[in-house]
Amino acid sequence: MERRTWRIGTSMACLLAGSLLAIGTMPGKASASDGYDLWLAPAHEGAAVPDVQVIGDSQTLQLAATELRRNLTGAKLPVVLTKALNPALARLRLPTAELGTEGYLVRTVMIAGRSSLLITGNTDTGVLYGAFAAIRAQKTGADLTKLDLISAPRIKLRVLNHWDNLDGSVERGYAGQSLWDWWTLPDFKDPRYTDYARANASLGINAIVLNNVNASPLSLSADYIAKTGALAEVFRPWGIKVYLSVRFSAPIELGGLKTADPLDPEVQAWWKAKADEIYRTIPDFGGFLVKANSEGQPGPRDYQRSHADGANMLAAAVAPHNGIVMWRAFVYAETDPEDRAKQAWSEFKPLDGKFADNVLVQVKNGAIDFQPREPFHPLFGAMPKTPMMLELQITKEYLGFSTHLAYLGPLYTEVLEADTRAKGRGSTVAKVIDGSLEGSALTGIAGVANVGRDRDWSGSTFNQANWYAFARLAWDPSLSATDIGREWARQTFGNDPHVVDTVVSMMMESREAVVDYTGPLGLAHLMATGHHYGPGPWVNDLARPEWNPTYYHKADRGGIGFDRTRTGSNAVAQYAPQVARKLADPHTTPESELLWFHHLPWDWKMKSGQTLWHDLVAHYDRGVSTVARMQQNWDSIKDKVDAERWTKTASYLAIQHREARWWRDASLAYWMSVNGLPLPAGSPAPQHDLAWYKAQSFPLAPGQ
Ligand code: GCV
Repeated sequence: MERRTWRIGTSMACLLAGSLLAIGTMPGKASASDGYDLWLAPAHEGAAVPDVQVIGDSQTLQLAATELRRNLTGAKLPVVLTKALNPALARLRLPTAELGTEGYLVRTVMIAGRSSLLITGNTDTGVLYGAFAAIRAQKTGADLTKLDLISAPRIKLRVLNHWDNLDGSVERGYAGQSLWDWWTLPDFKDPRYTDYARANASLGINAIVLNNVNASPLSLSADYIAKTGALAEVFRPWGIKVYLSVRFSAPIELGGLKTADPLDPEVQAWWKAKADEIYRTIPDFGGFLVKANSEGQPGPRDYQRSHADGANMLAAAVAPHNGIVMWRAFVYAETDPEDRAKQAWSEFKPLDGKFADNVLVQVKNGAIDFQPREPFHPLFGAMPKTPMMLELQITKEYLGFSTHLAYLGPLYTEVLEADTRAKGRGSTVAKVIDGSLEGSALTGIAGVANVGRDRDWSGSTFNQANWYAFARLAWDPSLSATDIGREWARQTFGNDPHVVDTVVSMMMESREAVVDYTGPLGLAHLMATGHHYGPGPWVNDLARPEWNPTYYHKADRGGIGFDRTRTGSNAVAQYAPQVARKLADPHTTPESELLWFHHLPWDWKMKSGQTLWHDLVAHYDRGVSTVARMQQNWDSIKDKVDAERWTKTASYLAIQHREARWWRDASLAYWMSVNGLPLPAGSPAPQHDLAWYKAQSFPLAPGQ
């Protein structure tokens, strides 16, 4: 086997001052790390570099080879990278049909009389994904000589949505400024763009929407198209296409037209010309993402046209270039007195079958807005003739920003596994979005990115796990949150079983802890105004009714919860009959969603035998104590984790513990002011009175 010293590439060279020079030597302790390397920390310098042979000459194959040389250690056999159509592989009768356009096969075979690790796929990108899969397998403990991996993504479009603004700020971003330095683009391509593309490619992300859905029309100007083109060039060899969010009224603001009416021929011509202009610079441009008639954004409803009219106009503009439109169903209007949770279904369900073939309707996991727990969105399964994308939030707008440890794998799998019953049992959300339920050819999943210019990309080590989990589930929505967590922990902290077990146990209880201390039993949207930081269940003075937490919990002396049954808004009727029946009855509604669907008296008897009030308090208490346990667990591996990441995480857990108590105390102080009930014995009184909690103000909270 050839032995070489690993040489760092240009893009990594600039990082030397950070992670790579800081490789630790302490036995049994994970190498010092500032988190820049994510789950891709390179093999230690001096480790044997594998003999990697590339058959083919694409840049993508070369990148795959570089990754293997950089990351594989102790490979006892040569590695061969080639596309599956290579005639030399014909006699191996590989199941290439299973691989589709992005899948890979990694297997030990005889090539030219030598036992070799073959990494192949039908496309260069498939081979690249195979290389990363081999690295992942080795880093998580597999023996390279025994590898036999075949995998193809179940979802075609695996998208990150950046809510990045052109001024460098990031809406709901808690990891620093935007990665994109629009000012120096297109001339300067920050090496970090390459590192970002590489991290995404390592997990199979193949689409990036660069800008905020609250879009500026400027992103469609000639200058910004050139800037977008420069990013597309960086991403292309990594198998990633760029997309843009567009502002529906851009023909007016940018084009000087008098209207943005989608049925106006001049407007249609404007969009067509704009699409042609983009494709001249970026021939593989992916298409558009649109937020229309939602939270003040313009849209087709401004002209009494439907969402389908709007989406189809844009779809027609990009169709000649094989582009697509992702049209969001996150709509609700201040003029509409209907329960906010019902509005998207009411607006979109009648449009089923009316969208052009290259349109996907993008639906958030729940009907309100990325709350720590929401029942699955009733639109899933309700539009069989429309390709439907799932939109998840990776950034933690409602789950403690960057500081709270909340592993979102369980949130994502909860929605993917939810059974819509649209076509009988097993009609899961995963099957709706991977196209298998209705046979849709166009499939997609999007995650609102949690990256920024922070050195560790996501604001904390554990936030990286959410990016990781989203991408792994986008590739295969049937993976388990625990397995993904374990895989991530091994690549991030090493294979010490005690460390891995401890980290995974912290991760797996973390999201439920946030639910417990912010909104247990189906309560939601109880946060303070604007920045969404901290509790504000008392807020009831905002201009739009559905912006007020009191709208969602409806607590009064008699009880708490939103009646979404026939006696209330009847939102339950938007689900398939079997689901609706279950949710219509508080006795059969899962208790985790109880107050989302029912307004119940404080003394309602829970399955535990306790009253609703006592159970509610127990959840708040459990949330706080779970965070305390997470702190103890983290303390127990102090000598096994590098000081830099250990210290930052410990500080963040301390913040989380303090804020969990704050959420609990403020919420309980408020509920008690409403119901007049005492706390159960043993449950500590809030540290302050309600007035104190109400007086807290955070004008500089990040992410707005
Ligand atoms: C991009 C929520 C967030 C907004 C976000 C919106 C959306 O309302 O608070 O910041 O806007 O969702 O998804 O469009």
